[in-house]
Amino acid sequence: PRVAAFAHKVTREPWGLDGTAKIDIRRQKDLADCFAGQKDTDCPKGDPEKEIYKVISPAEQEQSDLTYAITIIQPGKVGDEYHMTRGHFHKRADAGELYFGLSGSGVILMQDRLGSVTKEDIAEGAVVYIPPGLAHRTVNTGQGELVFLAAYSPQAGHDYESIVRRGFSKRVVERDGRAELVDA
Ligand code: PAN
Ligand code: ZN
Repeated sequence: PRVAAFAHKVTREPWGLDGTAKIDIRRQKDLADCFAGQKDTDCPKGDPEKEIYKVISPAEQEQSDLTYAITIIQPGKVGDEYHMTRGHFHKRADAGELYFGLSGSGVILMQDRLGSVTKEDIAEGAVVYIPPGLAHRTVNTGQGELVFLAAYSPQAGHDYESIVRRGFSKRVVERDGRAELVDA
């Protein structure tokens, strides 16, 4: 075969990968342009250093057709908006993705190039397919960490700029103690 097989083990408490893994932490200050609320109600002063999520991926990215990453989104909100990922389109228009829910619960927002949004629930045991051409952002609406594994092509590429420019047209916020999808 052109590329070597690999087999890794996902560990819990804390979530991680055995062997050498790369960990990227996204803090509130890294996502300042994402959340509508500037004030953090979890933390009265607003804590720019607060971890919102982290992404754990294998250190060695093989030149393979498939790879994966594990995302752990901490529970909580910034203002009334639940913790979420930055969100992106794939640069390649033919690159979809599969998400496998490992723990917790939340929603995946998917947005097309015209700004039309649909959503799917994600929770432990869920398998969600994200079709090519849709931007995706994951939101933790649960009480605990939301953890999922994403399987995708390393050639997919991540386009964050389009989201920085236009944002998502829907937000997931807390209203009367419940998660609700509202216009951005
Ligand atoms: C996921 C995401 C991960 C973090 O692995 O990259 O959940 O979200 P952002 O990349 O938007 O910060 C994925 O969709 N990969 O393609
Ligand atoms: Zn993706």
